[in-house]
Amino acid sequence: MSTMPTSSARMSLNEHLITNAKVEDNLRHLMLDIARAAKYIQRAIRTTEAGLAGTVNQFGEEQIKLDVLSNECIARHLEESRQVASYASEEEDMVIELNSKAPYSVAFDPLDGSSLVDVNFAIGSIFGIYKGKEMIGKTPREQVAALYVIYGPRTLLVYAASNGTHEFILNDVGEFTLLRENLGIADEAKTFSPGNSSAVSDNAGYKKVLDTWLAEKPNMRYSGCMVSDMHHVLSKGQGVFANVGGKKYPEGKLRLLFECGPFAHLFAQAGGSTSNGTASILDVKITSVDQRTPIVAGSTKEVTKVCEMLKAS
Ligand code: P6P
Repeated sequence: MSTMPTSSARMSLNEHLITNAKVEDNLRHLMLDIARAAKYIQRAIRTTEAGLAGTVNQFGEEQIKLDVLSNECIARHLEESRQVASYASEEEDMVIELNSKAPYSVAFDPLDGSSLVDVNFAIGSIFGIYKGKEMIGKTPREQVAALYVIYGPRTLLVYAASNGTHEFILNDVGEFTLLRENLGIADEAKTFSPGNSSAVSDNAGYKKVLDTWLAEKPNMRYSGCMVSDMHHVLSKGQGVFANVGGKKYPEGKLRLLFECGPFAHLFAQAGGSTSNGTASILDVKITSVDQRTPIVAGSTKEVTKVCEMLKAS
């Protein structure tokens, strides 16, 4: 059960990292630098026009100016932290090496859902942090921390190290202060979030899943931004999100390293589950930066049920 501290006594992110997460100072400094970058991105979203940058990313997807700006902003803060040996960004073609002696490597999606900025939907940044220089060859279970920032009516930062998943709000003096500690995800789901819904036309198992959800579950909540839709599960304490394969995206749309891996850590720390249909996302080996994976995530009993339906078809 998450607990709401009184507004005047809200703990800072820095204090929480020291007293609750007890992370080592290098990791704490890195996470605080990531949080600093998010403040600039939050402001850019409000002040930069949402036009195209005239470039494409490694996946051939057109970049909007905010994609490029967010990527550059985070890269600058990672470099300034002096804690990063290498980083992988969804907006870069390859892993970028910084200082091979630095303690951590970082995978990030600088602005997930950026194509929705013109409709003013909430969008977000996703980060996974690993010890050492290499991420390829590891599994998401080896992350030492994961976090995301959601830029909506409020700017929220949610992180997990090894002691629960915790939510912070950006206040009016630019400080992330504790909003809710120990977010939890119940085993049963009332809400469903069906990503890559076009896959139902050529994935019989997924069609069965969606038909079952529509027949049995009271609420569908889907925005098209993974950060927002996954935050809905964490914030409401229940729900199930899916983005699985079809003809156009055989492995689903989402990337293991930048998107599914960090959320696998955050959800596990909140008592939830994530699966690629047959195994926990936490245990899927990272073989390349652009690797996609199917994902079913959220309330454990629902994740299990959905994976059984996907396998049965
Ligand atoms: P679909 C946004 O472009 C994104 O990468 C994720 O944030 C989101 O969950 C997914 O794609 C949406 O995919 O096919 O449901 O629109």
